[in-house]
Amino acid sequence: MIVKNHKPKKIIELIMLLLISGVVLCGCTGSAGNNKEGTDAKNIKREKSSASQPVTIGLSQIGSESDWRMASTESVKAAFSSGAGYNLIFDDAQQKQENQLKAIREFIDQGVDYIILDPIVETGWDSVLSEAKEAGIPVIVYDRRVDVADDSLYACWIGSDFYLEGKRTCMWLSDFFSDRGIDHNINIINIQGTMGATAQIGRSKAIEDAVYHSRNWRLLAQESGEYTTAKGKEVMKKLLAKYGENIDVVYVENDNMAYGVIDAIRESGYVTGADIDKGEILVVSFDATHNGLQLTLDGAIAVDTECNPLYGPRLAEMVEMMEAGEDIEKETYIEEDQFSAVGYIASVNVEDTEYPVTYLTSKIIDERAY
Ligand code: GYE
Repeated sequence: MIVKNHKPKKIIELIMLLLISGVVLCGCTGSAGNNKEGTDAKNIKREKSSASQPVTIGLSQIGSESDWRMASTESVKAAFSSGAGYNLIFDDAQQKQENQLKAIREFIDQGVDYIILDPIVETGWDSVLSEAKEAGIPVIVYDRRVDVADDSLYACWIGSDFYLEGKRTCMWLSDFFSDRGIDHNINIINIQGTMGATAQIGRSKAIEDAVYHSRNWRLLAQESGEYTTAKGKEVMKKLLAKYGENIDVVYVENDNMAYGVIDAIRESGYVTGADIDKGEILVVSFDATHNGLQLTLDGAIAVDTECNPLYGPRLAEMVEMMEAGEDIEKETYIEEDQFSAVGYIASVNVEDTEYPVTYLTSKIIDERAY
């Protein structure tokens, strides 16, 4: 196990052994590969995998606030099964960063081989990740990002381009309004995710930028619904009471909050839909979960921009590559789709790249994995 790796004597013995056998050391690109701890960790890994012991993974999950999160948990649990040669220690932090910090420290004490982290917010990870580095344990970050002063504190990151997701959504709205010849002021409410989470930062920034650069879009309010249906509904009820029929668009930063927002709109006597000139409230959302897409097919969500939660196989592949001493990218973005059943917008253009918009059918929903 990697923890045994702290002892300088063992490290020297091991390095000697590997040098003698002529093994070329290489590792996670731009990661801890250039520092002593990172390299030591790799030496040990090679030896361990050859002994075909299970690889121990300590995985710190944020919680279970949304359908997206639950699909993500299922995916990582399936990929790191004992049948696949893993010993997964899974920790659910119940939406608290302090629980994630505690879990990581426990993983270090337990001497896991890899720590995998989906960080609830971006900041506050420097100390704990330094401790993992000192213990020679590679940290793989996924979905949301960590904002640390020294990026050798984590081996690599894989996740979505949340700002791009937001830009695609805003561009879809802008194309949709042009197609319909809608030129008057557009009043927007932004229901945000957990403040400080990468997904929130990127998606909020996209709508803020779009409003800033637009002639007639107005942001009436921005408030966090914490990614949950209940909070999304509560916040939307309050905003409906305040802004009522002035609201044209609700830009909601995930599907679960969209379920709550749609309930709130209906319970307050308003109608969801794309016909804003007939007083309908147009809702846009992110994730493209099963229920989110069903609401999109029904027209309650005008466009749902995908955020793929199925990280299990991708993370397992990264671990396998690291086990084999192969180079992996420091940062990997995953590709995502966008779905709508209103209008006939086939693609949106963001910074000179054309992104397709999938016209949603029930067949597409049925065939999806989550
Ligand atoms: O959009 C939301 C979840 O970090 C991308 O977190 C993830 C977000 C996702 O709870 O549903």
